[in-house]
Amino acid sequence: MNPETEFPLQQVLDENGKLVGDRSQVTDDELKDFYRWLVLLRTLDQRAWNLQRQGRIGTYAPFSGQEAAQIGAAAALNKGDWLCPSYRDWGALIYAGVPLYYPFLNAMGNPVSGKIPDDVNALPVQVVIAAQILHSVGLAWSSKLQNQNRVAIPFFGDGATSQGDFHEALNLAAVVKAPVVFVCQNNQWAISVPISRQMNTKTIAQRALAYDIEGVRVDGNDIIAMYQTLKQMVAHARSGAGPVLVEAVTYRLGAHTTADDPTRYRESEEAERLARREPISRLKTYLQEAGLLSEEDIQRVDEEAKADVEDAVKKAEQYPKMAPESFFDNVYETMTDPLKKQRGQFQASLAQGGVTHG
Ligand SMILES: Cc1ncc(C[n+]2csc(CCOP(=O)(O)OP(=O)(O)O)c2C)c(N)n1
Ligand SMILES: [Mg+2]
Repeated sequence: MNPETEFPLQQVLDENGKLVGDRSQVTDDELKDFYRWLVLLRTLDQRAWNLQRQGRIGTYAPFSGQEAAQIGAAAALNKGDWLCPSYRDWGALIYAGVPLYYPFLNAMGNPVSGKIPDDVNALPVQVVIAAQILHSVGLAWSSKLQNQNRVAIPFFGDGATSQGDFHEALNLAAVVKAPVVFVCQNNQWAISVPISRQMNTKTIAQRALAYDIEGVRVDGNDIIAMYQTLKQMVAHARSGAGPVLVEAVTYRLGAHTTADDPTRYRESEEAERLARREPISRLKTYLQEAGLLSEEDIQRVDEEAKADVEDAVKKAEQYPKMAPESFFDNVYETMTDPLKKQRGQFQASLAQGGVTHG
C-alpha cells in the first residue's frame, strides 16, 4: 500500500491562490464569508497572544494557521450537531456560536468560558489529550440510538493519535457505526515532538484502514477543500455508513502555547517554508483575482475584525473576577470533607495576605 496514492491530498486552492480543483459545492458568497471569518479569528488569536504578553491573560494556545481547518469543518455541520474541541479549537467553537470573548475569559481562568450557550451543541475545550475523541463517540452513538440524526466532530491533534483513547474511540465508533467525523489537525508538532518521532505511518488518514472506515487526507489550509470534503464526509456519517477519519494537513504558525518557544526545537527554514502555505493569503489572492474582493472590502473586513475583537477584550476584562477559593467549588456536586477543610485553609491564608487576588 502506498499511502500517498491511496490517500492523496485533497486540494482545490493551492498555496498561491490558484484553483486546481472543482469548487462547485461552495458559492461566492460563502467564500467571502469564509474570508471574513478567517480574518476575524486571526485577529482574535494575535490579540490573545499580545494580551498574554501584557500580563492581562494567562496561558493561551494559539491557533493561527489552523483557522481554515477549523472553520471548514465546523461549517459542514448542521445546527444541533456536536463539536468536541481541544484547547486549540476556539476557531471552530466561535464559528459555531460561542461568544468571541470566551477564549480570553478562559485564559483568565474563568470557568464561565466552559458554559456553552444553550443553542450550541459543543463540549467545553478539553486539555486532556484525546479524551474528547471518546466523548464524541458517546454523543454520536446516543444520538443514533435516539434517532436524533446528529453527527459529532471531535477535533484533535497529530499527537493525540498516539493516545489509546484515539484508537479506542475509532474502534468503538466503527463497531457501532456511530456518526462521527474524526478531524485530526495534523499541525506537524506535538509541543516539541515532530510527527516523524511520533508515528511510523506516512499519513494519519491511513489509520482508517485498521478500523475499516472511510479515511481522507485534506489540505487543511485550503478552506474550499476542507469545506467541500467535510460536507461529503458529514453526509456519509449521517447516512449511517459509519464514521470517517479526516487528516487535515496544516501547520502551527506559532508556539505551542504562550509558555513555549519553538525556536528552541524548530528550524526557521521549516517555519518560513510552511508559513507560506497558510490559509488566509491564498483565499485572499483567489478572491481578488476573481474580482470578488476589492481593496475597500479588505480594509472593511480588517477594521470590523479589530472592532469586534476589541469589544470582546472589553467584555472579558469587565467580567466579574473569580474568587480564588472558587477553585474548590466545581470539583464535586457535593463538596467532600477534605476539600471543605482545604478550602477553609486556603481562605484563611488569603485573609492573612498569603495569596493575593488577581
Ligand atoms: C493525557 C495528556 N498527556 C499529556 C498532556 C500534555 N500535553 C499537552 S499538549 C500536548 C501535545 C499535543 O499535541 P497534538 O495532539 O499534536 O495537539 P496540538 O497541541 O499540536 O494542537 C501534550 C503532550 C496532556 N495535556 N494530556
Ligand atoms: Mg500537533
